Amino acid sequence: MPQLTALPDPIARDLADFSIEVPSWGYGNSGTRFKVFTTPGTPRDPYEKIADAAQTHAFTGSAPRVSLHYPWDRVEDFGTLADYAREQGVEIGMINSNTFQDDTYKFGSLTHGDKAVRRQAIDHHLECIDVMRATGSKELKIWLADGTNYAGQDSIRERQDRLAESLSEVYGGLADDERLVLEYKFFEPAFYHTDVPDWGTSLLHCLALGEKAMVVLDTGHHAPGTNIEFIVAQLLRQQRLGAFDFNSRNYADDDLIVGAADPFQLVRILFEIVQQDAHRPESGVNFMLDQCHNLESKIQGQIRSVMNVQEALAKALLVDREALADAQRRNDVLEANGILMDAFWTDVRPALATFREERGLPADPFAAFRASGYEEKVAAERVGGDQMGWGA
Ligand code: LRH
Ligand code: MN
Ligand code: MN
Repeated sequence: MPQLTALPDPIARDLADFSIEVPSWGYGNSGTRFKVFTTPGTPRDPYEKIADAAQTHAFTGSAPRVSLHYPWDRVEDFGTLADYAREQGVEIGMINSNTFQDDTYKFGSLTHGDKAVRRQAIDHHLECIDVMRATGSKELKIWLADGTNYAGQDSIRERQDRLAESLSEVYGGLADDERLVLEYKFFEPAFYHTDVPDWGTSLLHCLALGEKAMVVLDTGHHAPGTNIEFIVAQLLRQQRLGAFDFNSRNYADDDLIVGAADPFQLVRILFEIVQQDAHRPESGVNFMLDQCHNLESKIQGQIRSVMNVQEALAKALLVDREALADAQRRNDVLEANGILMDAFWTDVRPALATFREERGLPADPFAAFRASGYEEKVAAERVGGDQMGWGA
């Protein structure tokens, strides 16, 4: 495999400007419905999750924001939490609403047939906007578990109407410099229909709401075989791609480390991104990780994920786009494909090591963190860490 030892200047600049947001819940224990394995030193509260997330940033230099999930992350004073985050060198990112844990939402939240339940769900989202203001966050992220398990269980059409009405009330609560992003998922926990199953449904609701509403693409939320990079290109074309939830999957919503199951898919996605300049901060696309580390060390998993995204981005930026455009004009199918594959097969790790060293970061953030002693220290200090928030 050809090796690249130094990044060309424009690529280094792009990588230096590129950042990834990490999820608070990625630092807590998680598992499957069969078993949640605990890890020594697991954070016991949102403060400890932020302290761990700050390690990811300290070692990679590229993960300066932490998403919160509310009310999994509930504290008395969110302003104090935001101050603590800043002291640790990070900021609070998106605020994720959560209407999937409360018994009230058994049959839906923003889509529920009962007006009182919808009211409670809308109020929860308005409360999330308060949390945004207390933490300095500008983005509300909505993923709904709403849907049905059996044909005929409820009216699909009426649920869409109720959803549109509820969302417009939430949207009305946003200030001019705030926005909401709406995530879709084709199944789970609902197994017959989901109320926001795909990018088209999310986009239609966003278009009806207004310019401050954007689509979130979670890479694990599509049927097997879906061409995700096509969706990326299409949403960017409409200027409605607000955020990514990066992870990888072999089967369903596996939430494995991004770039682990299919590194080539990640490069293909990022190639669509760079072709529309959406990797630049000005694009407003928030690149986030949404992962669960069930077996592996959580901080190590997050650091590895940031490195995987950086490697894939460097490869996407390496594609010789002039030569590609020329081959495309000539309809030289295999030359065009070969140009993309050349970039994919380039080993950019030595160049990224140099890039990091030039910026005062460890050449290998993963190895440096493992050697730092942080995990041993917190394992001794913290007793009784909880799972993602389900125990809260
Ligand atoms: C749903 C989802 C959504 C939630 C997160 C915990 O599957 O991807 O983003 O907030 O998992
Ligand atoms: Mn997600
Ligand atoms: Mn998911």
